[in-house]
Amino acid sequence: MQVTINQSTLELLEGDITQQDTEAIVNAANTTLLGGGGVDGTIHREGGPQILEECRKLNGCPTGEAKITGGGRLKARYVIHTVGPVYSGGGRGEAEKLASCYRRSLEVASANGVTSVAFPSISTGAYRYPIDEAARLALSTVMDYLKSHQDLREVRFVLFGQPAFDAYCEALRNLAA
Ligand code: AR6
Repeated sequence: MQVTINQSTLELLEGDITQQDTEAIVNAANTTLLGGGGVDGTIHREGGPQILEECRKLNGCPTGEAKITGGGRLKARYVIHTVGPVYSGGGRGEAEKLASCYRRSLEVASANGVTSVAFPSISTGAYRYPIDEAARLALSTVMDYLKSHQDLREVRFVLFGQPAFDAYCEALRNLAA
């Protein structure tokens, strides 16, 4: 599923983020930036030790922020590491922090001349953010960004498995309506 916003493409697809050919892919990391399971584990495994070597020099990353490294052996030239909130009921600023992950990742991409970015569904795995709400927030934040910025030509959400893909399609249909 795909929509055009301000001459940029926003696309949803089911797949593995490490296989994407966008200039940058985004990692759902933790505050240490020293690796973990889920997307983070797969990115470090596929990208090789160079990514971790660069991460060690970054002194971690606060929740809602984003930092960039090279992509190692990945097709993507860069990895933008962002740290989503752990969901604990929704009353602890989780929505603001999750929106900030998407916004800051796009700002870091723009600042590095990146024109195409692929995102996973941040916080909806180990960090337990409810997928429907996370999808709505992720898409509306990216759509708002694209409406006011011309430099990013393509933003791709790469959803792992049919249920996540369906949740994002439903959210995009509602937002586009
Ligand atoms: N490509 C795209 N999406 C994926 C992939 C993949 N290869 N693998 C998993 N997902 P998670 P979080 C989906 O747990 O919730 C790590 O240990 C997955 O199905 O990776 O932000 C970090 O180090 C889910 O929908 O990230 C942190 O400690 C989504 O990616 C913690 O997990 C996010 O799941 C971060 O938790």
